[in-house]
Amino acid sequence: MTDVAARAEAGFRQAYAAPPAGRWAAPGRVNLIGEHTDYNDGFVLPFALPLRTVVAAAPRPTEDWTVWSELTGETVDFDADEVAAPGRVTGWAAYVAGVVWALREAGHPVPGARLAVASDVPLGAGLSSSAALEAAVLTALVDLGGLDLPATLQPRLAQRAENHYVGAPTGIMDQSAAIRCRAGHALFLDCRTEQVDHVPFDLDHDGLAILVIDSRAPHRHADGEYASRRATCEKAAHLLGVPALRDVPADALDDALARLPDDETRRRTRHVVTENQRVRDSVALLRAGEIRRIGPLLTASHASMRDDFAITVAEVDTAVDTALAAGALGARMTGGGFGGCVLALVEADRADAVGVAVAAAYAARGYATPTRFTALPAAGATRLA
Ligand code: GAF
Repeated sequence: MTDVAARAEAGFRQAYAAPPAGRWAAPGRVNLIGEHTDYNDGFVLPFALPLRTVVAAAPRPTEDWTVWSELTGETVDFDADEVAAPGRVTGWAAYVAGVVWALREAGHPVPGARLAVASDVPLGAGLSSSAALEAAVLTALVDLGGLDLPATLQPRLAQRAENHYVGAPTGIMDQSAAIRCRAGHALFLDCRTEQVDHVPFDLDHDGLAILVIDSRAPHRHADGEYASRRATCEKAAHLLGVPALRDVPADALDDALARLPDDETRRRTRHVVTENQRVRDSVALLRAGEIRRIGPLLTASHASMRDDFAITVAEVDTAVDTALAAGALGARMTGGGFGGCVLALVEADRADAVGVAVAAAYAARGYATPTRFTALPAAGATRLA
């Protein structure tokens, strides 16, 4: 298949019989560690994938927006009335309309535009295809309109689009990764202050690889389960008298757990508090150049998601267990859960063998054949030349 930027441009020319003014790209992401910590004001460590969503776009003189999607072959139109309040534009175009809505709501003079979208980020795999779309559209509109909106403020705006226009109660991680990641680095993000630290993550140099395996497990009730995990965490913070679970230090965990009323709330709390600590420990190891030593933290994160946060499914557990048995240094589910992808830290020359072992385990259990790729940390959203 041709390059994604060429496809977006060709789609634009076909849909609008004119060339675009430019092309803007934003990546999908994997989260190295720090799951369900973002909406608890905690810490995350994602990195951007080389897989990107590209928007080809051109301004127009009126407050109208038209967007074509390669995926559906559809063109959707909306005007200022339809983005005056959430809910009028639905389906995939809601991510685009949501960005226009959020920009306008924040007082930015958004230019009308024609847009064409193409993407290499797989949908529904937990690789943040929605944040990639939001970030690519946002970057394009900010650039086309010459809007005064620095990259540091863009993730919050894209998150508002997703939370309030699309209606998904996500945290700030995915939009931050899509916008603020740097090539060759993982993004250590404090989700309360939005301070970032770009932590060098030079896998090649150490002869290592991150193998990403798409479990292809159907997302079972993922939206409702995500919202219920979030609600339980907020309830736990309230019962503990802190603004968010981020405020429970790891060394005060036992005291905190003793004050919570039921096993489920205690388990959810334990995941978040220990996961925040694992993120910090991982960052310390990466800074010390000890990439291999994060392996056990990745695996511990998976156990915590499986046993305490209860967000894994049989397919992802099988992928993790098989990858570890085949020699991975560490492995975990990445993303919101209930399906999606697993990442494994492997010696680069073992990546294929680990992938083959997981595929064999899936075949033996009658699961859908998993897809896989290795990923090096790529850059965040940008205008393409
Ligand atoms: C999804 C959400 F969009 C993120 O905000 C984050 O909560 C993640 O699940 C879990 O870590 O990707």
